[in-house]
Amino acid sequence: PRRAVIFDVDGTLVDSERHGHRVAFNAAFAAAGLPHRWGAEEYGRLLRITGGRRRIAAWLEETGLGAEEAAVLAAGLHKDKTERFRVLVEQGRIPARPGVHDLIDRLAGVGVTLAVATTGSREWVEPLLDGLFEPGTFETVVTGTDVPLLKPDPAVYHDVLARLGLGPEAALAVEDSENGLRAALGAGLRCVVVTNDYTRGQDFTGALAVAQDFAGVGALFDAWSSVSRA
Ligand code: XBP
Ligand code: MG
Repeated sequence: PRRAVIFDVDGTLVDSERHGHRVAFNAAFAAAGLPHRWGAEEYGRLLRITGGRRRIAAWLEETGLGAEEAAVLAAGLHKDKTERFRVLVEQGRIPARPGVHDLIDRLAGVGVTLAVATTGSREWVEPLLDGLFEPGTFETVVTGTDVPLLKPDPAVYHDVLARLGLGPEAALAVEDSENGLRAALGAGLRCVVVTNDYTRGQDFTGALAVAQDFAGVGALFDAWSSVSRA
């Protein structure tokens, strides 16, 4: 039977937040004449809110702006941030996490279908995946641009499963964060969590396994893909 592994992007396939998205957000703030910059630690707290536009709006509201004004300002800032992040992507500045290429090659080598489920925007997700992986590596890619509700809502995973024509029992999700884990579990998927500096210490109750790096889940994926071929 066909089996699939569905990967999150930010924090999972790529180390994109601290030196990528955060830098692009701050550049957009500077270009708009806003004096505040998100520090590495403050950004870690704000990551609990998924989606760049929502993250900016929530922070503007924290600073005392009304919801409507915050939403309008956030939309403009996020548009600029997206373009700036896309440039970083095209400059090759957003690296794959160690072990990602090896895992993907091994899964593809044993016939596992690969897919992507992200909250990020299609404008930068596509060039990122095109730059890091062979054409056709992922059978389907669903982004935050494609779904009405972002993680922890399971919409993006429901969409991926529907496009693959698979039930949740036939797939594994790979995530780095509690929000991502909740989204995967909400769609009925089993989920492997590979943490990073920003997400270590979050609540991963319900995860199939939790490791700090991809080396720590290699054996699990080998076992899972050999069982699925039997
Ligand atoms: C990632 C996100 C994204 C990025 C920014 O969540 O929340 O918003 O931080 O990307 P996940 P955009 O890894 O759970 O998918 O600015 O394009 O939204
Ligand atoms: Mg993530």
